[in-house]
Amino acid sequence: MFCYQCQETAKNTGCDTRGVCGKSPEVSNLQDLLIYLLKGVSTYTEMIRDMDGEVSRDVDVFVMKGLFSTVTNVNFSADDFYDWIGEALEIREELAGQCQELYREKHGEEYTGDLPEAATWTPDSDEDIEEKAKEVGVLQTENEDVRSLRELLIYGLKGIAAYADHAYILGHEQDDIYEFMQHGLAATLDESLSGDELTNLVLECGDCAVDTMALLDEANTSTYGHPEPTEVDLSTDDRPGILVSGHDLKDFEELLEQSEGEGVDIYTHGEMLPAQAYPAFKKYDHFKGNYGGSWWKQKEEFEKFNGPILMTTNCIVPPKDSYKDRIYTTGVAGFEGVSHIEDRPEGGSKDFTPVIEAAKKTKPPQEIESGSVMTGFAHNALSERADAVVEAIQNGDISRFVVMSGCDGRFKDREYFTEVAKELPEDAIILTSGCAKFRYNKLELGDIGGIPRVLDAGQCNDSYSLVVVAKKLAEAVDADDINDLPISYDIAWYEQKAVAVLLGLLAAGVKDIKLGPTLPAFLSENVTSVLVDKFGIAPTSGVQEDVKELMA
Ligand code: FSO
Ligand code: SF4
Repeated sequence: MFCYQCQETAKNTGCDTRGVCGKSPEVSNLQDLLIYLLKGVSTYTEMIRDMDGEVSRDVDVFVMKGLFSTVTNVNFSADDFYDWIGEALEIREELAGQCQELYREKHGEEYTGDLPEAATWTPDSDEDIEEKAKEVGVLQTENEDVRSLRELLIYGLKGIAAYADHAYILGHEQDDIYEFMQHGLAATLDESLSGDELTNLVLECGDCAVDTMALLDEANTSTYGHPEPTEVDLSTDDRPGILVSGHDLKDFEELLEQSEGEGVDIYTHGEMLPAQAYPAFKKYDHFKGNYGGSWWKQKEEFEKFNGPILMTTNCIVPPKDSYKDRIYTTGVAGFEGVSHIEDRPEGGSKDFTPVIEAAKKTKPPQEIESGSVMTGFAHNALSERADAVVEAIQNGDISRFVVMSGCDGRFKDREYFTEVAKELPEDAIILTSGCAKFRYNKLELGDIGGIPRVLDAGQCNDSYSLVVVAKKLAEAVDADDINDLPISYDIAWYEQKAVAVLLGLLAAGVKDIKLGPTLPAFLSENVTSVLVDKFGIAPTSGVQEDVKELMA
């Protein structure tokens, strides 16, 4: 195995014996093979579209879910990957047939041109799959810079796929997003592409990420209403509870509906915290507060929660035996030996009965915190306060906004973000989204004229809100360029959704982003130089000097 897609990769170089995340070599290789086959599938969908043929929506969805399944901490089950690999082979064969047919119609003969191996390799057995899976990983691309650009593109696409999947589940889709995912995948097999062409694709990936986050924002807000600033309770009640983690709001809604009147309470964990701010969920009395911190603390917290835990997406940490039987995965998430809630039938709902019934037999959660946190400051809530914000900027009460969105992670060097939050002057406001907020959202940082100093826009995908806010602010203060605004960026990254968000910020024209706690291992020296020269990206460094620069 070789995997360097996340920030916690071994020695900031690559995991090559077992993932720091717990991913086994077998699963890592199978994920590589699935991505390889998705590239093969995409080769055909590109050819079909070039010949004005139609690609079925099932194929679009399969490619999207396949990409999503390989995001860090989503799925650790070899069986699931064998299934998806089998499906990918079948889909690829159908597409190959469709391609030949279209070609014959157009040219009156069979297509006999070259095809990449990913479009033709076919296994005879599971052993063939196992062997091939060892060959087709990241290191197959020898040139370090080409590899770096290809992987940067693939990781951006994985993030896009995750967001597009949430939007799809809520019935919101966009053809060009599906097409770009496949275009990008197929492009990584194209040996003729120059470095500049690949770089341009990476930037296009950023545009696509912004479009996808906008689509998801529309999907979420049109279904559940605009998030409202909400004070979220951190304490627990005395009834059994179900803890929901991950990002999928549809799962959350269905579980709330199905558990109403059942004598159990629902709590949010990690990236599900922002669900607390949606008007549609507030009507449920058994919807309680948030339990615990960000994803990496789950071993301790799930143990103490006592009740079932539903993982709707990432971030799963390999569970301890003591609570493994209380974990449920759903959607593309999976873990060997953990119960899985099956997909909803067409037009129907998922059936969360096993989770609800299991909850009834458990003890109430052990309280681990008290007090509250604020969330729900997405773009609509901020727009409603635009006048007050602009006034506070103009009269000098607010000197600067510091965007500290992104991820949290388990390593100690992320205390940097807590320290920065503490060190920022009292007239600075932190804009956040994603699980990075857990490094400072429980600090007493006060407010500026009633505006809290930590404004949480929501999940990582709600980073889109921050782009909207920057654009609106530019209009309000008549700035030509968003880089002329009093906004600085100190971004924490961990997995591939954060890569998509980062590329999205670059596409939106944001310069001088600080990125930490380390720069991605998959950026080669030359690719890093391009990002530094073109966008002024810099690694985070000392707290004091960074605060100085962020406030300059
Ligand atoms: Fe990831 Fe971060 Fe949002 Fe977390 S960006 S790691 S728990 O915020 O999930 O997808
Ligand atoms: Fe390592 Fe991260 Fe890949 Fe897991 S996802 S194997 S921790 S690089």
